[in-house]
Amino acid sequence: TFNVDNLNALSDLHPKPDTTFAYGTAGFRMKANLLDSVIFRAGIVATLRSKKLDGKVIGCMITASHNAAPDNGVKLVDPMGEMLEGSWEAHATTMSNCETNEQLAAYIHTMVSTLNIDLTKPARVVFGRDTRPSGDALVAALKDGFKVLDAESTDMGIITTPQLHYAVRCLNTQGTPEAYGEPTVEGYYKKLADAFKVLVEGKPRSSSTLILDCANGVGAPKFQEMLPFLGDSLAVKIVNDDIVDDTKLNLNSGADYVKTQQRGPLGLKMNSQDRYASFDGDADRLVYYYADEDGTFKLLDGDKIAGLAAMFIIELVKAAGIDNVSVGVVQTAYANGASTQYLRSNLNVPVSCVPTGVKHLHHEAMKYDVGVYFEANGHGTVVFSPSALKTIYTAEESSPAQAVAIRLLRALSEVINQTVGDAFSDLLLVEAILTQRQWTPKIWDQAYTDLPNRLVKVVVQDRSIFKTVDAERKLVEPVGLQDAIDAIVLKFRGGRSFVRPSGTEDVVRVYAEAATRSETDELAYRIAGLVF
Ligand code: NG1
Ligand code: ZN
Repeated sequence: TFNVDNLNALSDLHPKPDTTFAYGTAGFRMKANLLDSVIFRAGIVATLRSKKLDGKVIGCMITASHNAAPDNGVKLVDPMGEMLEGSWEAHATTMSNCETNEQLAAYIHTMVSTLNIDLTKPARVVFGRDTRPSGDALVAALKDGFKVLDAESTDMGIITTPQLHYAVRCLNTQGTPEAYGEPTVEGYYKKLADAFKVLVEGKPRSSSTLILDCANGVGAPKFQEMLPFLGDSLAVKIVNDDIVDDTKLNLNSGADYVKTQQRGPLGLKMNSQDRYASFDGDADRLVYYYADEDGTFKLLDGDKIAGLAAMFIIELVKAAGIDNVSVGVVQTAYANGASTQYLRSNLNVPVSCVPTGVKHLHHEAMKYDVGVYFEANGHGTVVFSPSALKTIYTAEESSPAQAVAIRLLRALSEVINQTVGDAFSDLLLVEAILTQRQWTPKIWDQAYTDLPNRLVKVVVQDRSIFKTVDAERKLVEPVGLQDAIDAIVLKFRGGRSFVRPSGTEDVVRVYAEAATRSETDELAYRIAGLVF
């Protein structure tokens, strides 16, 4: 089934530019005009992965998330909707860097023999893309990649990243006891909306308006498409929904802008009556925010969402009388220190810290019966173990209060996209909790007060010399730098700071926290000075 002439003919249509590629924490991501050969070859990797896994469906998502419009990228999705396994990221990297058709053919042969891939097995792939103008041409390259080893492919068109992850899991679990849902966007809307209606049933709706900034990305048409399924259970006003003028994507709006600038989208007039939320360009990140009475901007980021979700789930587990179900929260070093303190001391919930990248968070969260994980930037979800689901679905109530808690837990496990962080699903989760509690964002915000924090980028000659340990909280190389950092941090009240190389940009990131805004800025400035 592997015809080298066929490979050569197709590969000639997608020549490799003079660039070195790497499949990083966010897949391949760069300027779209460099991606043609990479995406063609990602199609081959997806095909091989499917054949290796006995024809299980593999997903390919063409997106560059919160990056600017001229960028694009591709991520592969494993059968249960999770990120591609680590060892295959390395294969994708190697394949993307083959210089000639001969090298490419040789590497395919190497993979087939070293990984024992049976080429006579079927390959099935499903793919989608965001609204970027480069998407169409890149889809064509991907399809050529599928032709190399005859993968059977399904095009889901323009969809959000989490919708693709959802579809992959549905397709691979259809007809099994783990069936996840209908493998269509309608199936996705119906599953989330039905669960949400159960979660808010009988509770008065908030009189304030939810204003939803879609970063002029795919979240806009897709959330609009979900609204009829939600009926009158949720009132939303969508803003930043221009996907026609492609220069507007993620521009001065969206979750990344709001989180990093610590302000609302440009041009959005905020009032203290309403609540606000922002998606990123592929709708897998979510942040909330509001304006205080005096007009101060208040951010409710991924840490705040994790705290809200953990609080609600812990109380439901207790109320349902299934205390044997363990709940844990997973964060990265970027989590605000006040959030970690709140989780540990107020909620008494175990908190683990892992390196940056949702793959690490997801993996760690699966160690708990119910694992809540969020990056501070708003990317996260909740995962339920099979045994937790079994307990939740077989629990028997001995009081009306217990019955309510069990019903809510079941609906929560349905409204949450357990495959990956999903802005739609996370928004419904937050709205459900606020409605259940009849809370305003301000009440939610009162759980704890964020420590002032600062994140700065430092451009260095060679970021690969920075080596970290302890979930990226300590540097072991360059030797001596950590001691110098520690000596400075000691001088600041409530000071915390760490330095790590970015996995997605050619910079080193410095994070600092301290008791006051000015001390935080000074700490960040002094640490950055050490790195530079
Ligand atoms: P890097 O560039 O490795 O810091 C960034 C984000 C991560 C994650 C990835 C993938 C920060 C500080 N880092 O990683 O949280 O989202 O991009 O998109 O926000
Ligand atoms: Zn994203």
